[in-house]
Amino acid sequence: PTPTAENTVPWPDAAVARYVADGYWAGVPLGTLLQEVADRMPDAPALVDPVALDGVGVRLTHAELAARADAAAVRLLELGIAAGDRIVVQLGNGWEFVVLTLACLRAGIVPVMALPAHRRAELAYLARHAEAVAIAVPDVMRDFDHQALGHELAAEVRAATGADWHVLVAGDDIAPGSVDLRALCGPSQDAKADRARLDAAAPAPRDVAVFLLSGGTTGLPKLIARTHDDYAYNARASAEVAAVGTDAVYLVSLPAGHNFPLACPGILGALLAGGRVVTLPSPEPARAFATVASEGVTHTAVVPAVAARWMEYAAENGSAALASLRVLQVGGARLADELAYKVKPVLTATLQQVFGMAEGLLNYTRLDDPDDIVCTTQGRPMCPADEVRIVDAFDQDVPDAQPGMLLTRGPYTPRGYYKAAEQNARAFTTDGWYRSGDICRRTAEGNLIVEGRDKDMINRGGEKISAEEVENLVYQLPAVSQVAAVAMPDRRLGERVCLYVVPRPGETVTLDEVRDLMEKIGVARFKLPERLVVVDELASTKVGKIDKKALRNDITARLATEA
Ligand code: J2J
Repeated sequence: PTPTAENTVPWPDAAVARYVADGYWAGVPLGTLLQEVADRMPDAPALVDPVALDGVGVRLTHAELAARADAAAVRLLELGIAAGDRIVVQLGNGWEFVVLTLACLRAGIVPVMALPAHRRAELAYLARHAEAVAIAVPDVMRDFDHQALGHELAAEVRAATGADWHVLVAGDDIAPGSVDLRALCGPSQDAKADRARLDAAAPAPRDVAVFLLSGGTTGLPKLIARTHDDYAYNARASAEVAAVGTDAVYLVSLPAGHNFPLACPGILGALLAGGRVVTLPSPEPARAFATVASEGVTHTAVVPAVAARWMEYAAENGSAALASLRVLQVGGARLADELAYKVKPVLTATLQQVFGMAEGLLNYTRLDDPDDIVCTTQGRPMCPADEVRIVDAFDQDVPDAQPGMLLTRGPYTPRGYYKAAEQNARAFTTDGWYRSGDICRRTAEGNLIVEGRDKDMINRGGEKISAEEVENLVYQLPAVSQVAAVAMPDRRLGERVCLYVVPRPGETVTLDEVRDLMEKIGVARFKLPERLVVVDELASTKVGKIDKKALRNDITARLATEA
């Protein structure tokens, strides 16, 4: 396999020197940092999965979790998976996700953070692009047979490359040829020996720790290589701004492979702070509220659509269950100001808005900010070394308080995507600024307000959908002459995918046909269009591109007349 380093864009030496000198990069790999926490507070609770093992639950202390991570790391190495190799991780939220992720970090194996919603198309692409040697999946989740798909992919890779390929399965139903992930993540036989072996071969702090998926504006998702140094800073500094310390109980109910619940501060930040992580498979309010109450959850992260559901639930059932909840982080999509003002009165927790991106830069409102800042802005950069510019179409800085496109660089914002020279030329400036595609305004106090975006992406309740990816799939229908995927406003989710289609002469195209095709190809359900408008032609801009703004206005107007 190709060494990951050759395909990543390094920070320039001068920036590295600064990040090291200023203490942002600690020079210690994530797995070692987590071991140190376990040494300091071995008996403190670290991980609670209350629904595992048919509701019996799994509870591990920091020492137990660290020992399991080491044992799993050694077992991965014994399978023939080596430091630097990649594993596509597609697990539901549960203890196995946490143990496997920590095992990878200890061994220098790089997890590729897929989502449970991904299907054949995404998983095959990720496996290929990352040149993975294994996939970790549940047996069956929400009626989908992940194990069977894992074996199909494995067979394809073996046929194409002759390589050994592993299907690691978390579940009760382990098929022949699968590796039992629960056994792999089981207690250690010889914790001391495991630890000595891993300590002796710890990854370098500048090595890639995890691959995150980009929010998606291109035909295929891009991989973001986060290093031990940068991701450890990301998690630890986030824990600080969210006041996650040893007494924190962090609930993860968003898909754990997302940057937000993984490291902002998320699972990694809570563990590094010596706190406790509680996993739930979904943010469904009845179970989430009950879990907050039974586990004494102090912190959690949700997207605006979930915050709204929780508020509706609290309006009917009261918020007594949330008594222990101190901080509710909301991010991933724009939280409407009106909703933001209701968080504290309805859910009793302090709101922290988070405007982040898997590419790096994190903005947080601070816990002691006045209500008006917390409820009307998306916060400010986490790190003093974060550089932010708001620019016009010519990359010239706009005056403060004017909207413009956000560019950023910093100690936890990599300078390019993995193995993507062509996209990097567009997504990064020549001097290394990441073009977020977000249109923001900076207030006098330095807080950012997200006003819109200049990227061809649909944000469906926090799940990002590339318009181009959807369009490429729809073009596989022979009856389609032209297609455009655009965001259609939605009260619950913020946006959904709407298709504008010009059929070939004499042909018809229906929403059902498009959805059936996409399901047959196998893509995440959240990407399926939810409305289709047939038109004779698509308006184009002066430079001859499809005028998506006009289409967004059109669908907005149509919805308004229907309402
Ligand atoms: C408006 N748009 C937002 C917000 C993200 C923490 C929180 C979120 C993400 C995330 C993340 C927004 N208001 N509060 O990684 O660590 C949109 C922007 C941004 C894109 C990034 C984290 N918070 N967004 O959402 O990589 O358009 O990361 O550029 O999935 O989500 O998407 P993603």
